[in-house]
Amino acid sequence: MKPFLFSGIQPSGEIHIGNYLGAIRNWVKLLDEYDPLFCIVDYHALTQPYDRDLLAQRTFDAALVNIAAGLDPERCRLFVQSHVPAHTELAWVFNTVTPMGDLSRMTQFKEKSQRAESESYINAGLFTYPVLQASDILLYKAQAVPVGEDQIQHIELTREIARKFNARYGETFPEPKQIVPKEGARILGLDGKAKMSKSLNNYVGLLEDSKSVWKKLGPAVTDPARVKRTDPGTPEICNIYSLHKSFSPPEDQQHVAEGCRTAGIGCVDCKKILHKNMMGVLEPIQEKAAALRAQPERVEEVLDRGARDCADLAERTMEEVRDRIGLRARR
Ligand code: AQP
Repeated sequence: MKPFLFSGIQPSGEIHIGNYLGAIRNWVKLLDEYDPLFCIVDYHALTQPYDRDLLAQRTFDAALVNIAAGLDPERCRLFVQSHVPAHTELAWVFNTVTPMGDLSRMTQFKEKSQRAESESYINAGLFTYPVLQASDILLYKAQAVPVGEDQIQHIELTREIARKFNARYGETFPEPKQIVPKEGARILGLDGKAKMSKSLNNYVGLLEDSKSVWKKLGPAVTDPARVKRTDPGTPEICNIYSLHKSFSPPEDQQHVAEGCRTAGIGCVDCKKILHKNMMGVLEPIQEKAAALRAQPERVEEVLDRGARDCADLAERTMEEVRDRIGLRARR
């Protein structure tokens, strides 16, 4: 039997190239090495302001995009978090072993609460988000969690929660390792300021068409030293060059790096090459997404099967947990 691998994605907006490079592309590479479980984490998406009328559709779209981007449903299980209620059940138990101090050190909580529009947006769910995430992973005793760089701290806390539970109640959970890609683990937004995020509107969506992508790449931040076409630049500090490293073949990377350093090409030329290579990756995903959109029942079937299988797996762990923590069994 292969060990379980778990990872999740929030239906909090359009899936973007940061999610693809930092997570989904890596998930696809790991499909055969593990028994993979992928989850659309809709309860997590409630922790930030969201449009109630869009959530169900966004959950479906997230599943569709992930399948189109390479999550072959024959080689993994894909399901919606709220379809397996044991996720929130185990999270409650983990709340009781997780120190508040550990949660208050989480960078994501600090960043998201700093940019909250008002105090009332900083809810307890945002604070305990990593506890629910630990529950997502440990419910399946997953041993591997492929994530982008921003999630490393949460996986460290997941291991800490597993240790805390095991120390109090006896050896129950393994300590999962994170798998972070060498390239693309932290994609910066097109504003060049913060991590590319669904909620920051600094992203390129996986399903955006060529025209819309070009409209976004046009004003995207480059090396500030290149004010005029004739100013030489430093590719290593340019966000567009870092995207070339994820989308362009080595010869194009070399060409744009040299052209930048010598002012042989301008930023617009460099962006045109990136645009072509990016669309070369996005268009096949978009074609598969369009085909799936025409057969929504295929996506529904995948999600149903995933929820059924995962509910069974989850119940096995919950029976063990309830017994370990001393709950009275129902007659
Ligand atoms: N910019 C990024 N670069 C590399 N990896 C990233 N991931 C997210 N942004 C980047 C990785 O994508 C997976 C799914 O992320 P998520 O949707 O669950 O959570 P998130 O990090 O909160 O995503 P966003 O886009 O930033 O959403 P919002 O704006 O809603 O908070 C994770 O493995 C993550 O590491």
